[in-house]
Amino acid sequence: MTEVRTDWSRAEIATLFDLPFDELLFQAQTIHRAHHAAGQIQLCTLLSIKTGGCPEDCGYCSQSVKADSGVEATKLMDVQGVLQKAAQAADQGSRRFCMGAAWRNPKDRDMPAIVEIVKGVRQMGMETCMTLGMLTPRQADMLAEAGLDYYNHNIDTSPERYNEIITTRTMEDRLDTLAEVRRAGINVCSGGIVGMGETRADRVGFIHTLATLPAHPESVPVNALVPVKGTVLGDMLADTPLAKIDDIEFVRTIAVARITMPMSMVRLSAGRESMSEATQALCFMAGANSIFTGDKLLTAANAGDDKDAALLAKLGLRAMESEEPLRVCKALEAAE
Ligand code: SAM
Ligand code: DTB
Ligand code: SF4
Repeated sequence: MTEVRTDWSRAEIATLFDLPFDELLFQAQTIHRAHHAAGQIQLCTLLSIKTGGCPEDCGYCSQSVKADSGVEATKLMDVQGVLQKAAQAADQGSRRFCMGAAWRNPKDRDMPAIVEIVKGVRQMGMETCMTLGMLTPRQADMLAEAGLDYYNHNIDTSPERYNEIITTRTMEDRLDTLAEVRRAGINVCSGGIVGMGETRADRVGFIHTLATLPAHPESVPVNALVPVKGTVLGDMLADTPLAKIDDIEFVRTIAVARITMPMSMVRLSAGRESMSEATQALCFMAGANSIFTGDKLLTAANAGDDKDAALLAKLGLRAMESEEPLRVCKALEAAE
C-alpha cells in the first residue's frame, strides 16, 4: 500500500509533472488500483440552491455581482423544492447530492433551512455535500450535527496567484474554513480550477497546498475553467485563446493529484462539456474516479446523461455503488 504523505515538497511535485507522460500515467494508474476499485466512477448530482448575486469577485465565476454574465440572482430555494430535486436524483441512481449556494458565507438566518435540507436529503439514502462559502465554527458544527457528509470549499489556485483571481478574500480565509470543517468532523472536498492562464509552477503550488494539508481532502475536484462571457477570465481566454490549457497538461494535473493524494476521490468536475472523449478517458486512466452527471452544473452546461452513459459504456466503466472500498482501505491503514 502506498504511503500517504502530507510532507510533499514543491520540487517533488514539479518532478512528477516533468515525468514522461507514459511513466506519469503508469504511476498514477498503479496507485489508483492500490486504493480504489478499478473501472468504477462515482456519479454525483449537482444543484444550485441559491444562484447569482454573490458579493465575491472570483474572476472565473458567472455568479459574482462583478460579472456581466446574464445570470439572474435568485433567493435560496425552499426546502421542499430542493428535496424534490434530490428525490429525482435518487430515483436516477445518484449516490451523492451536492448543493451549491452563491454566497460569501451563509447568514445565521439561513441555517435552519440548510439543516432541514441536509437531514431530508440524507433520509433519502444519499450522501450530502454542500458548498456555501466561508463558515463560522458554529455553522460548521450545525452542519456536522445535521449529518452533512462533505463540505466543498475550493482553494482554486496557487497561493501566489490567489489575489490575481479573487480580491475579496484570501487563501488564508479559505484554509481557515477548511480547518473548521475538518475540526467539526465533516469530510473535506477541496480542489480548484486549472486553465485560468496559470503557469505550470502555479499548478504545482495548487497541488502542493492540497497535498500538504494536515489531512488530504477526501474529495479533490479538478475543474477545467468554463470560460463564461462577461467574467474576467472568460473574457481573457476569449481574447487570448493560446492561454487555454493543453489537454495533456490537464491530464498531467489529474495524474499528479492522484499520485500525491492516493486515497482521495479525484473528481473530473467542470469543463467536461467541451472536453473530448479521448481526454476524459485519459483523465480516468490518470486516476480521476468521480464526475458530475446531468445537463447542468451550477449555471454552466455539463456533458449530459446520454453522452456520459455512452462514454462510460464505450470505456467499460461502471457507476460506483459506494465508497466502501475507500473506507476499507482507510480502516486497514489506520490499523497498520
Ligand atoms: N460560493 C461558494 C464558494 O465559492 O465556495 C460555492 C459555489 S462556487 C460556484 C464552487 C466552485 O465552483 C468554485 O470554488 C470554483 O472552483 C468552481 N467554479 C465556479 N465557476 C467556475 C467556472 N467558470 N469554471 C470552472 N469552475 C468554476
Ligand atoms: C466544484 O469544484 N465544481 C462544482 C462544485 N464544486 C460546486 C461547480 C462547478 C461550477 C461550474 C460553473 C457553473 O456552473 O457556473
Ligand atoms: Fe461567489 Fe462562489 Fe462564485 Fe466566488 S465562486 S463569486 S464565492 S459563487
